[in-house]
Amino acid sequence: YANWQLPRFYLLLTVPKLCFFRQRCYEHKQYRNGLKFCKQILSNPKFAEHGETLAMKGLTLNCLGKKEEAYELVRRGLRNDLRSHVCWHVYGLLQRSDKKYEEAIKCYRNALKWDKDNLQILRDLSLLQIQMRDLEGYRETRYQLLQLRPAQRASWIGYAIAYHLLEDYEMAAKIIEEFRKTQQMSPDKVDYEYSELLLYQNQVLREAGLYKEALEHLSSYEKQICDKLAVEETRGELLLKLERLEEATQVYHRLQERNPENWSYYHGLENALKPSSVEERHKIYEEVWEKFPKGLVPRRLPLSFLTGNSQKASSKVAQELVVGYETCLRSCRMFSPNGEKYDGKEEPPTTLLWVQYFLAQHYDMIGQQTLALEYINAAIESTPTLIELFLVKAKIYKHAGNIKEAAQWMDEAQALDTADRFINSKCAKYMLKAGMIKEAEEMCSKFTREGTSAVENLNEMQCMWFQTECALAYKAMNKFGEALKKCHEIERHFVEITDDQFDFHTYCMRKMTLRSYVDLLKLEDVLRMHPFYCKAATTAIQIYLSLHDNPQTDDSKELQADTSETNLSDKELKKLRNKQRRAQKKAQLEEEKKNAEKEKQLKNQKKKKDDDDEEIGGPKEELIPDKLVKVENPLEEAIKFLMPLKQLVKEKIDTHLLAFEIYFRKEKYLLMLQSLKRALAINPDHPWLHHLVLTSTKDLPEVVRTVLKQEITRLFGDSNAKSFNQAYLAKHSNSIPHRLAAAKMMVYLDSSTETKAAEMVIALDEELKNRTIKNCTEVLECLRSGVLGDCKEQTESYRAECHKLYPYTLAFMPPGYEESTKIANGDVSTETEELANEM
Ligand SMILES: *[C@@H]1O[C@H](CO)[C@@H](O)[C@H](O)[C@H]1NC(C)=O
Ligand SMILES: *[C@@H]1O[C@H](CO)[C@@H](O)[C@H](O)[C@H]1NC(C)=O
Ligand SMILES: *[C@@H]1O[C@H](CO)[C@@H](O)[C@H](O)[C@H]1NC(C)=O
Ligand SMILES: CC(=O)N[C@H]1CO[C@H](CO)[C@@H](O)[C@@H]1O
Repeated sequence: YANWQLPRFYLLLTVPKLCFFRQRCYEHKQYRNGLKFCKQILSNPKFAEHGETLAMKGLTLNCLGKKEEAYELVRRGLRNDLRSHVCWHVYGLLQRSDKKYEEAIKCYRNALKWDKDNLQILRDLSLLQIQMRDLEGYRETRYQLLQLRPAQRASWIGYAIAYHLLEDYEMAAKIIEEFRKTQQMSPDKVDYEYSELLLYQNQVLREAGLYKEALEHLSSYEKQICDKLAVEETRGELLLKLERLEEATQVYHRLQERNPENWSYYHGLENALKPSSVEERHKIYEEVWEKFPKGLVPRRLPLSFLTGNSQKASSKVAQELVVGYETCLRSCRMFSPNGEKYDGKEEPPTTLLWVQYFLAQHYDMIGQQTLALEYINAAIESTPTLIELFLVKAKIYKHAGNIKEAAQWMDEAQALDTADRFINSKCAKYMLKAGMIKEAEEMCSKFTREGTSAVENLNEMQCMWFQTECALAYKAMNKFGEALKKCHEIERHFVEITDDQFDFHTYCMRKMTLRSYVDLLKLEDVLRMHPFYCKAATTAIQIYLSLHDNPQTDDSKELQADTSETNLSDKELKKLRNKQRRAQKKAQLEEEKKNAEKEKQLKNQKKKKDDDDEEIGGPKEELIPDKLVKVENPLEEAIKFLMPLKQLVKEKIDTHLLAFEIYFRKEKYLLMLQSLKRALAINPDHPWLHHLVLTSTKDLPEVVRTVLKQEITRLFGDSNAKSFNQAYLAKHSNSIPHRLAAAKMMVYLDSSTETKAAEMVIALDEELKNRTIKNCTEVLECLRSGVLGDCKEQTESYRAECHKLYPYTLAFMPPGYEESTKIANGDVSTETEELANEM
């Protein structure tokens, strides 16, 4: 069910939210009462402008969902009483509920000026500081809280955590120790929270690199720690670090007895025993296997390092063995001819079935789809009701480059058990990859809540695999607005996950789940490293780049139709375009006005609904595809998506290549050079990069061009574009994507080389590296696009050659085989080509 693992991983931990909600229902009445009192006071002419009362009234109204009124009242109250900590505090609370954390922090600070020891304000401030990762500020505030309330547990813990997060581990450990000493615990009493405190302290010691102390600490308090498994695992880890290998061996043996199926214990054991040969290494596993004859892991793990007698790869050995089984099972229902070796026992028919199932997956894995299909079809023939078989068949077709057929087989699998949610999700995913969005939505609707549309419900559930695939599917169909909507929805989930952190600052500290709390904070810090974010961001950036290059307007399609019919000169065309652009801008403004009006109404309606909702902060702006696609400044939007990648996904070259594309268009040359340098540092030979380096140098200001040239000369010892390209080609003449990049460049630099370039890219020899469906598809698309000149014949013969190599791949099917051959595949590639055409 991995597909349905929702990011609401903390659902269980959000129990306090539910209590909070119940409390609010109760509080609702209190709000009304509170409001009554405020009104009474304010109706007295003497106090009509009483600042704190006005502020309180505003706060109460905010809780009842009347945000605008609330702001007005609170601001008025504050103006009337600028020296009141209450007014400042209330203003801060208001901003906080609006998620304007920076503003709220300022308000709290002002409040503290007038009442510096106010505990409530200090606590609220500390929460905001940790949320915003103002760690220095957090430490300061926690220090004040500790001074004011030294007897409280939270004071100590908070102060220690501040040091921990600032990576002053020793100080953190010291503070925890001071606090621990004040806890009167009898050594036999088991107290869960004390146990967690001890484990947290141990973690801090380990992070400080104080392994010896950590081990001693563990031994002294072992009895009082409830999580026995954590104790044992930590001990193993520490003993390894301290090179006390014999003791570590014993620990890992004990752990294996607890659970012989955990891989990490075998790695621990290997690190402790340090086997010097493959035989010795194997012996470790054999011994465990003898002890646990049913254990799978001790049998499975050695397969990855053992070789056959003849040094063959283990997968080859397995293949020969299992193919032999299959032949024998079919002929005599035994594993070997005449049953020698296996006591002549006859196997049940299902044995043959699972052997074929295994072989189908094996051949699929090594790229031999024809064989894979043979085995899976044989299996399906014997047992046409087994879902797993259809699942594998679908997978084989997907890997073979035919997603349409794959989706059909997945649908078949799904039809065999419509109550199976896993298959249902798989099927939806395949449909999306095949561009069947409507069908996918219908498929999902079998499991989503009734009463709302499937798409809405999936968004509510933060079901990001669905949204990612949707975005890609829409993008492939050039429905950029719809695709952007999905990308933004995903981005909003990440914002929400960051915001949801807020509840845990108090909750975890109260419950003493400190290890998990610190883990959570660290996770949130790198949240946008998650593949879901990376994919959404990459997709969005690519779309924004293309929107920058070809702004989408209402009548851009008409314009194309117009100009293709009438033969206009360039000048006339330009004139016409400008005129249309102006008219369109006007229309757009009017449209926006109308939309704003509508939105306001919608907002008001929604606000009423949201009154009883948990969501504070007000409704978010609705995502409207048509509006998204007519974005005013696509590059700014692209940069918003880029920033987290630049910060968190530095090691991937794609990040810097995307950055380059954006900054190049924005004419931010320093940043462009920076991206280029970073990309070069990761892989100077990347085909896309090669392309960028050469094409982008053309229209640059002299200064930048000089620097760029220097950079290239420094790296490649040459800055003449032609010889640079020659050298590049010579270096990578055995790789298809590199040949393609070099060929494009050749033509770009000298259009008379078209024929030669086309000859160069159509090579398909077996020795060539990176001969994959994806890369060959890209070559074919490039030939078709005309970048390499007019080469219809070569294109067709290349397609036919590819079809021989990859007989199932849609992209290589003969002309007329199917209308739409452009599926999911090459979406990125077409764009790079477009780019090449542009420049
Ligand atoms: C195996 O042990 C490691 C810790 O050493 C733990 O993180 C992991 O979850 C365990 N895996 C299983 C399957 O129990
Ligand atoms: C445009 O020009 C082409 C040849 O250049 C000609 O065949 C065609 O009839 C022209 N179309 C119109 C609408 O003038
Ligand atoms: C070419 O194939 C390789 C696999 O060998 C793949 O990693 C790469 O993304 C492909 N390149 C392109 C441009 O599709
Ligand atoms: C761009 C690309 O796909 N490069 C790969 C080509 O193949 C070699 C190995 O055969 C890989 O190491 C490259 O990453």
